[in-house]
Amino acid sequence: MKDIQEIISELEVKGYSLVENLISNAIVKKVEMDISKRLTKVPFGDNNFVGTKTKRLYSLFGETRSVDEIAINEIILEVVNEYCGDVLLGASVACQIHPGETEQAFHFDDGIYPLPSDFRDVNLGVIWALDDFTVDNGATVVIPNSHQKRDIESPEKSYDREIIIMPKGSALIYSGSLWHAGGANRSDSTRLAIILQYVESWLRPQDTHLISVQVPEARELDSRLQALLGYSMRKPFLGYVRGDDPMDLFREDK
Ligand SMILES: O=C(O)CCC(=O)C(=O)O
Repeated sequence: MKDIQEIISELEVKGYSLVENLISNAIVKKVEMDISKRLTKVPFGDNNFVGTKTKRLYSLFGETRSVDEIAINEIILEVVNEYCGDVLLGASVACQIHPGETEQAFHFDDGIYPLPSDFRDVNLGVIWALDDFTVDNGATVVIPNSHQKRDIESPEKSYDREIIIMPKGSALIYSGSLWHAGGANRSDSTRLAIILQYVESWLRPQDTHLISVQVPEARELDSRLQALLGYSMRKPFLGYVRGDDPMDLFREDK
């Protein structure tokens, strides 16, 4: 097993580090069974970025307790704290790529924040393989050394790419500015991953209004105040709940 310094050094040099077999098959099986069952009730994505042959289960910690253990995996937390300092969980999503899915557009996770192009990484992502990732079943594709190059266009056209082949139970840890994409699934089975992002903890309002003014009370408020308290999204990706605009919470029951 790689040690923490080796992982950090790979993150700094090439933007990602693969840690194979980080969790046991028993944990993989438990999480895989739980998430796969939930995904049977989830529709496919409705645009090319999330994938029209891909299913996603968002806001995992509001859905299930099966992922808790991997979110606080000791090695991952040590790496994340060393690389980013104090963090919060950013996105938490299960991503099941089905046969026939095409390659996703290359992107980097820090792209959701309007940061200067040379700003340090503020996110560290972890893609946990719950199936073996193979060349043709939708394994994540990365552009090595493409981190902290936020302003390059279409890096996949000018840089080498690498398909991350890994056995289930492994974790791909990657910099928030690393260009990557979900792969094309040319196999006849699905590929399941849990993606957890850890974000520097200063990226939040000073006051946690969503706890001091919870949904039943917020429901009665002016919609402009609901939005200011955080029941709102900065489109396209910041602030969703279960993948949707939190304002839908109020629209549905009005
Ligand atoms: O599923 C993957 O391999 C990566 C997906 C991804 O990067 C995303 O949806 O933002």
